[in-house]
Amino acid sequence: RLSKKVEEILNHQVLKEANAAQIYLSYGTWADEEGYAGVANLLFRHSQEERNHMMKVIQYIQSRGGRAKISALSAPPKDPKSLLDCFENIFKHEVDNSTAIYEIVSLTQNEKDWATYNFAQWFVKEQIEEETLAMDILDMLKIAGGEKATDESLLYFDNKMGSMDDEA
Ligand code: OFO
Repeated sequence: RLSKKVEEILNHQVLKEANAAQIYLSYGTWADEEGYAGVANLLFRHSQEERNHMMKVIQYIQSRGGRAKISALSAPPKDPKSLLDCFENIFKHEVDNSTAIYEIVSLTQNEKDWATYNFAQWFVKEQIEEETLAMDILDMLKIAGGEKATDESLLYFDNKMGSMDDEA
């Protein structure tokens, strides 16, 4: 059974994943409005992935005798200034999420809650993939010319994003 402390930190993570889904949703609508259909598609898919992460934590809490908390969400961030700004913010967000996951790992280690420690390892691996994906996308954007990218190279980039293999 989960200790109160572990239940609390996991519920904090439920909210983080739900807020992450909102960020990706909001950025997706921005990208779509800007005409980047491929990027929008990637961001919408990713929003769904964050929702799946949220469900994973909810189901785990419930299965360990705890009660998952469904809380109010934060307002999403304001629109990014450019694609580069968008993916830089996403990268920062994912690094911040990795820190939250490491806190779960470290608490479960202190509490000797090896079941939750083991559960959290899936997220440790997932965060490596998510950070790598964001870095790869940033690299591609920089190669395309960053803030000075031409419409043509952004069109190419957008196309690639639409068919990017980002599933984890
Ligand atoms: Fe973007 O990752 Fe969830 O956990």
